[in-house]
Amino acid sequence: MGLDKLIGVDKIPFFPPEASTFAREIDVLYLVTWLLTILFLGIVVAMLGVLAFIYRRKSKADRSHPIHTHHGIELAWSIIPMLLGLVIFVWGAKLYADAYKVPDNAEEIFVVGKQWMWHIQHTNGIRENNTLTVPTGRPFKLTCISQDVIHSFFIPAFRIKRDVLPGSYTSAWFEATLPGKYHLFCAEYCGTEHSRMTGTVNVLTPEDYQRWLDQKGSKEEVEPKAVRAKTMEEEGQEIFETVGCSNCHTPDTTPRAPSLYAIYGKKRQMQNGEILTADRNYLRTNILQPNDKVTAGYEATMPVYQGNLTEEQVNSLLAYIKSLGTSEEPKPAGGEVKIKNGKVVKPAQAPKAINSTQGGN
Ligand SMILES: [Cu+2]
Repeated sequence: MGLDKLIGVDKIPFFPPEASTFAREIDVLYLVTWLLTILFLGIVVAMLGVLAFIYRRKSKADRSHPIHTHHGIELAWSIIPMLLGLVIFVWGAKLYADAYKVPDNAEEIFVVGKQWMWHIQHTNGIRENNTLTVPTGRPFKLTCISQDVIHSFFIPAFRIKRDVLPGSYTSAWFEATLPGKYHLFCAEYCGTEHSRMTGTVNVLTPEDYQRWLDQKGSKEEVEPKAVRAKTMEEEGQEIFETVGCSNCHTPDTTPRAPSLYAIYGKKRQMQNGEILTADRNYLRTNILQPNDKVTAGYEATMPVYQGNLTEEQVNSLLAYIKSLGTSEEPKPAGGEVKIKNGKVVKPAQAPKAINSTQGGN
């Protein structure tokens, strides 16, 4: 039951539906803040009215002993609101931390904002436009980036809103609780058609979601049809080979350029001595603008890919690069890379790491 029903205003769309795990808690905090505001406004207005009436001009009220200082009252009106303010602060900070700390088991979904639409990439290859389909009962992480200007990904029913920036990844997470169709908005003015940059979040039961994934859905709520091409990792591998990454960035081409096998999450030293972590933002920047930060020991010879790869392609490429190993698991999927007499020994088999539909990056 929504809070609106609880306080008897369910006929007025006072709150959006509560369709995610933290929606209720955020509503309760909002309601408490709102009630406290009304309470203090009421106290101030009532005191104002009563005192204005008692001490109105020509009243016979006793004015012989005006109070200049009353420590009790002054301490009360300082300490009580301060404590209430601190409670709201701690409570709000906890909810904020919960809403932005992505759980480790969250599955990843990629969001690309562009003037004026939302493009969604699922790791298994399904793509959606202005629609996000998810099941109930599972946490999802949204990794967002914009192709042009600042947008903001806003799902009121989930109580999540996250700025989507050009040139840098942001993330948010949610776990849907209530099947249904909900609004998806852009909450940052992003140009002429901003108000039409809207969409639908389809929350399905786990069974309907599986049917949707398998493309067997004939039920109305399983529409719209998803488009499944390759998984993101498969698409990424194709890009890795076709745009030329594989010419220089495999374990047997390290004299030319650093290997991208098992690079994800590793610390890297740059020419200027700076140590950077090879996370999503680092890898994306170094694919698109490789000559800004060059790895120590290498020359700035890589071509610039800015303008040649879309954000969706970069997402897939990063999914593939991530599948080649992480810092916790430094072995490339196809075999161990060994260094013998200063030279990298090629793995026994051609490294290939496409064995799952989930995982992403
Ligand atoms: Cu927008």
